[in-house]
Amino acid sequence: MGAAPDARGPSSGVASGLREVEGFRPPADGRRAEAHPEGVSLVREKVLILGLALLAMALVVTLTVRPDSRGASPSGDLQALIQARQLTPEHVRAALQTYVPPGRYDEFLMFASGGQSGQVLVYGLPSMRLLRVIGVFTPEPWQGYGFSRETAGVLGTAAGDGAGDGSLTWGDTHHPALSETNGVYDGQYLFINDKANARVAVIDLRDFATKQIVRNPNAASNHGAVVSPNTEYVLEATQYAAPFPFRHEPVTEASYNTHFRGLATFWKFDRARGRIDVAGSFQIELPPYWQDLADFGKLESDGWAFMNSFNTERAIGGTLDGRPPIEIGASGRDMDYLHIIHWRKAAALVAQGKGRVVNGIRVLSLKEAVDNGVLYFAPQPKSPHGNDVTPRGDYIVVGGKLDPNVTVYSFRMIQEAIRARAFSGRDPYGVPILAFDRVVAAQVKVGLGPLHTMFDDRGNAYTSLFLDSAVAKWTLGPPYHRGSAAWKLVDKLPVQYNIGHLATVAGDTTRPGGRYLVALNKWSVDQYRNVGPLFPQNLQLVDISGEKMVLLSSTPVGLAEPHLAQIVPMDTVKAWAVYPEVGLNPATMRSDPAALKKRGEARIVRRGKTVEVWMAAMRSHFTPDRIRVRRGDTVILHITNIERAKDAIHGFAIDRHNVNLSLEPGETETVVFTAGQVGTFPFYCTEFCSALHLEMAGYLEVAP
Ligand code: CUK
Ligand code: CUA
Repeated sequence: MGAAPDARGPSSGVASGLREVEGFRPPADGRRAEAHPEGVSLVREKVLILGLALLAMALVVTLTVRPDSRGASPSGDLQALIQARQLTPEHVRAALQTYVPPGRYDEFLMFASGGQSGQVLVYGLPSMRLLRVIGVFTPEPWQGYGFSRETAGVLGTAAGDGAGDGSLTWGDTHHPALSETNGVYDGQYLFINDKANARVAVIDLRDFATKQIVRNPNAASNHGAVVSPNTEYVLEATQYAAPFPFRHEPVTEASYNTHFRGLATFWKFDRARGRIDVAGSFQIELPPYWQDLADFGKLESDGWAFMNSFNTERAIGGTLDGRPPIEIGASGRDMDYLHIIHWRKAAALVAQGKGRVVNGIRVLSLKEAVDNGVLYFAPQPKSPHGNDVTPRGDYIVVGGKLDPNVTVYSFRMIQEAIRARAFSGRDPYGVPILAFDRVVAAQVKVGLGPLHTMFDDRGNAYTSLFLDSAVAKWTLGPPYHRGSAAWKLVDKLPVQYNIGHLATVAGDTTRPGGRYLVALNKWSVDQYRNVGPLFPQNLQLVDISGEKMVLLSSTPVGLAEPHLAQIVPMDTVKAWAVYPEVGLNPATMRSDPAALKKRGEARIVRRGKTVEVWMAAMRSHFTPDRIRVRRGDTVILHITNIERAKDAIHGFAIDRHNVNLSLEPGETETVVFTAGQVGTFPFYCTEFCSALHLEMAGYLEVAP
């Protein structure tokens, strides 16, 4: 590989990381030294030897940095600093590449799933600064998400059986998907799945707020949300097969094979409304394998979708009964099935009234799917996981966790095999299986534990290697690269450690951007000072603009486990700085009939046992600031932040009431509660919005 040992070091899996950490803490950049005390002096020596290189580096810096106001050259200072911090030239270069001075903006936005936190994390690149956390499946107090009538509705309506019992207060977010126009991110919407509860959320990127959560009525869990090239549909695959339609059935082989099913759910997205249209959505019944990641075809393969599966063994566990655990049972066969779905044909069949409506959504049966040429399988090696379509839509790259190769399927070959009916058999449910050698264009040996793949603008693919703890860079075949330059491993970069997904700039679109890659690592082991036994995840930024990948920075995530991320140029997303009009209701993105346009419209009206308050918030008072009700009254508060200044945000909290809102300039929110406790309760603004912010308060009297 010819990698500089300084910059790379040997491949460093978790096991070796653990071994080395005993008695010696390696340098923070993950470089490896010997696991004994001399290791430390070796590093020191190396630093001294690098002195000359540092001098040269400092000289370069001096030439480009203007002398400070006192006219002194900074070179001496800088050099001392570099030495004091024991930085190598690689460190200095990486620091200069990623440093964003105060007041300047990052070039890219990264939307990462927030894993078990049920949120979305928004980072700036290359600084890797966390810019926003978006509450999605979990109440989020700072944003007041889940406390107002509307946001509680977004969260609550999807709980339980959809009856709005509000019992679900978390989600397991895995796969964010930016909306696309012609296969390119358009920066309008973000979708994300909740694996644990089979839900998909819609986030509007005008205000970075969650607008809708739909719960799959027929599935128990899901894996992923991906969008079609024009965001007509959001595809959600089930993860764990469950009785279909959802109910109780015993977990025995006979019952499993008969009653359990997987589903491919195509949620229809109504872009004008910015909402998923459940009535226009449809599902395709699938065999009870564990479907996994899906990707839409594009350009050449537009109209098709591809989906992994594992556990085609249909293992059901039974560890207490002396049966093998699922992990063993599910790894028995050499091949699982790539699902090849002609979704455009399925949509046409559904439009003709084919299928039957199950719990409010039209489902195309397995038989209908097979009979109409909607569903085909192709064998895929050993515990497949990643499933990624190349920028031109011409290949599908599959990573098998237990196979050192990525397997590349050609869409053209798939179509020829379908036309020639080149089947190697059918699965137990009658789905035709395309012959492996008729559809596979290449297998590229990339290393151990290949998972996910993304692409750059130069015909390269980047695959995460979970077991190797590395990123493999390899070349695609024709038309991207030809002859001996095609299908070749060209570089490998160790990461710390056990990478899951990776993301490149627009790396899953028809127009990838190159430049940066982020490795989303599962283990951090020795990368940070441990803060208790729950270790942070580790995001690592990699420069992929050259031949060799270069590690630039590490960012701990002390919040949850991000899985996938999407990286988009900053100016693709056109977010509002203030709501465009005073009185806008973010739930509807329309003018709220209960909004105030000016402070003079504030009032309190009692109707029977209901007290309705129209309140204005502005620096630094609420109008009205005294509310008198009686115990048992229903209190409806409509609060409008009538400010027009950027960042003039007011919070609203009533002591002892679990009432907590964030009102951004122009926003109107409504909160409804029953005055259940007698008392005189202060309410106040929770944002330090002005010098007299503490005075932004009032009283709620609840009389007996
Ligand atoms: S999965 Cu997490 S590393 Cu849910 Cu996308 Cu592969
Ligand atoms: Cu408004 Cu503090």
